[in-house]
Amino acid sequence: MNDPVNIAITGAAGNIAYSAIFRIASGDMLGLDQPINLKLIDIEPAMNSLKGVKFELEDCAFPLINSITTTFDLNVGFEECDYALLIGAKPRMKGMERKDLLKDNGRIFKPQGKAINAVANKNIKILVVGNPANTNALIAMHNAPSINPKQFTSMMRLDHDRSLAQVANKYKTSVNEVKKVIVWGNHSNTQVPDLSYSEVCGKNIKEIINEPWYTSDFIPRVQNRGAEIIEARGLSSAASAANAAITHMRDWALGANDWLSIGQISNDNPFGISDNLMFSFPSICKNGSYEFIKNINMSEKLNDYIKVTEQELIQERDSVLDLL
Ligand code: NAX
Repeated sequence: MNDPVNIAITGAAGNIAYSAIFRIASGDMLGLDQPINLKLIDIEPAMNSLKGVKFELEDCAFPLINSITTTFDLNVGFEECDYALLIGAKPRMKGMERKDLLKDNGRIFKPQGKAINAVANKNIKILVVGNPANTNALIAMHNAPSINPKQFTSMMRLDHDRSLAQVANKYKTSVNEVKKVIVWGNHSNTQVPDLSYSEVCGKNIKEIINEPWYTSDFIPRVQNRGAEIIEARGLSSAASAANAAITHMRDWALGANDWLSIGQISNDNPFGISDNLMFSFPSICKNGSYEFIKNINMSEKLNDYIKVTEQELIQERDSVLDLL
């Protein structure tokens, strides 16, 4: 057994966290030889409900759980943290504009960044899930100057996995046979799922991007999958989002063979995207870190789409400059 690690989860009384916490506690994120101190963070009014989550965790008698802390104090929650899943955010209310959501949720991520800066371990791995995830991650990152910006990521794994599933459906095969999928840009409906380098059953499928299916079915389906889930379920994605968060962290910590889409700081990217954005790029995870996939080009055909998602992220960033 390894020494215990500290994992902080915000929005811990919410839906996604409820699907994530029990799987993390059972070893799905860091393996069966990694004991865990769970630090569950939510706002003060949610403390009672969070206590119920803690009771249920205790009742599972998970062998890997070393301790469980519930708190609304960020300095307690992030103290000596090795991993942080920043899930908590306010939902978009009726009549609210995207820019209002940006401001409101930005105000959540500024103090979180400051607390991480002050009390977390310097090699902490951070994943932002709460929307607008990319710009929230940028805000947290800017408020934590003592942490390497590469330690902040935003969740694009759900979009990546949705793309894998759609391609597997199209080719009537398993997702195991689908490789080298990319999702560029923002976790919003401007994101760009890209199959230019993808392989199915070991064979390149780049011609697919010239077929009508690609632009009129695949891209909008992936971009709008969240809305499709809400329409069908009456609730937003929770278990699939939790799964994406767990596998994002697992692959980052333990490594993975296939290409992944990771929202990350755009500085020094080889693809010509502006600096200082939290942008999703094709990446490979190894030895506890991730790097850009080298020697690939953005497809000419997709360039216009990618400019749109880049522009959206620039606008999001520029609307929260006071929080950076
Ligand atoms: P819920 O509304 O069920 O839960 C949110 C929780 O966050 C609540 O318990 C709330 O009290 C808590 N919270 C609010 N402010 C907080 C603060 N300052 N500190 C700590 N906790 C706080 O939402 P849920 O369905 O769990 O979704 C959480 C977030 O994930 C939302 O912003 C949602 O839009 C986002 N998503 C992101 C996805 C991605 O791929 N990046 C996909 C799924 C999801 O839509």
